[in-house]
Amino acid sequence: MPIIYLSLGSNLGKRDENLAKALAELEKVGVAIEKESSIIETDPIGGPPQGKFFNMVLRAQTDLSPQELLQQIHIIEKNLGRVRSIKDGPRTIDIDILLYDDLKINDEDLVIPHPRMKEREFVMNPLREIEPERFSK
Ligand code: PH2
Ligand code: MG
Ligand code: MG
Repeated sequence: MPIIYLSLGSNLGKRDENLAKALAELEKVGVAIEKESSIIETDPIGGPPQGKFFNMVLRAQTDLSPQELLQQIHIIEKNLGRVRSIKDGPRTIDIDILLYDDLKINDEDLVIPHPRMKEREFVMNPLREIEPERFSK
């Protein structure tokens, strides 16, 4: 099965509950989580002034295709109360696909590897925690 890495963030509502619910919903749609990072609190990068985030990453296996995975993620984000208004504004949950096996995808709505992952400490630090060999500096 393909191995994927996802990044999760929340800075609205009960942030720890939002992350926990997202993990449970991902499992339900066929994302078999293998490793979870710790949850870290991070200052918001970009966007309007907003509260601090809880961020984490996970490694999982899935038989969903990249586009199927993206669709399921959008459904989960919507069910968890995500409203898309301001770009990079506060959100109950954001789930981003970082890597999908060794695939490179450049669709209009989906770019993998995630184009900004390497410049984001809130992504790279948790990745290093769960996969020090692969993602160390
Ligand atoms: N997500 C963003 C923009 N800025 N900053 C932090 N700390 N954590 C995030 O998850 C985050 C962000 C866009 O998705
Ligand atoms: Mg994001
Ligand atoms: Mg996103």
